Amino acid sequence: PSDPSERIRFYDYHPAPADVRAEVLEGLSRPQKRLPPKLFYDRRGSQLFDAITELPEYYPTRTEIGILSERGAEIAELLGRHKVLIELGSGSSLKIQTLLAALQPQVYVPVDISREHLLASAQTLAARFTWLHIRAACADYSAPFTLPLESHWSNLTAFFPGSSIGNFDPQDALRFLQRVAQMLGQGGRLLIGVDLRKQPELLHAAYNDAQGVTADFNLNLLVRINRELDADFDLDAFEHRAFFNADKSRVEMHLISLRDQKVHVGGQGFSFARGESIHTECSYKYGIQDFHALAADAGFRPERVWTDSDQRFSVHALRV
Ligand code: AVI
Repeated sequence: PSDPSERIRFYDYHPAPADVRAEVLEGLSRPQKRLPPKLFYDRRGSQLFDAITELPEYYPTRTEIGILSERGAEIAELLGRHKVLIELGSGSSLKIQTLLAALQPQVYVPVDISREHLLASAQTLAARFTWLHIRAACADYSAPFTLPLESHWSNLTAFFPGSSIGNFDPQDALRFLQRVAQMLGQGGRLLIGVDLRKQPELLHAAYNDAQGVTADFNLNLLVRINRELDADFDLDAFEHRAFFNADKSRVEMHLISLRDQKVHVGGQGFSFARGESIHTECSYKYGIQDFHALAADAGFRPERVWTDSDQRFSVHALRV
């Protein structure tokens, strides 16, 4: 049908909303205080993240898009005329548009926790790609769920861009990849974007941009907690810090308390010493061999990898 909305089916798996209060109180009660990075992405946080992807220092997004558009034909040749393209955590429509144009699948299955984003992007894509059928799944892809697929569909391809895998701890990354392998089944493929390990100076710049957008993104966590949990974080009494931890091969983001202080959150008090930090994010950086080893542990066979000419970012094709 030419009517875009007739080519869209919506499947709601009712993902459990995050228990923000419980997660925040638990995280702030630890000896090394921490907050879950998924809390970054409220409305303002999502806008700030979009702004980050356009910063001159933040190379990952534009480098990945460059690889996908320059290598689109090669990627399509390797993947073949697959029927079904699944996207885990859809949202960045730019990347998927490049891939849909190159692969021309019959069915696109975006999976996202946000109903709003899912429906808006399904409408846009159905209008632009007049041959495309969309089965949009509202689900939390970090927890087990069943995709809205027909049992006779085979050779599934999933797409997981943006180096989102880098925000999982290695154990969680392994478990996640194992679940994706199981979900895809024999012969299935995963196309995954992974930020590469590189000189600390470049990483430092990417997470400490001159305009301070990343700092605002980090501090917005406290704005959100003040609003949602009736907390009294003084935004002038915390500062953004990000650095590359070479031992763990990850960029860490923290919020540093600038003085001794007590903060109230959801009816509980938390003391901060001057210089004490709240750890808010890890962003793991993988060498190609390291990532191949992780993928193999999860049950994938590394099939092909594409990088940019400066070796900043990698896009892997993995096969079950
Ligand atoms: C979403 N994720 C892959 C980003 C990253 O680079 O780890 C989030 C981000 N944090 C700071 N800047 C961007």
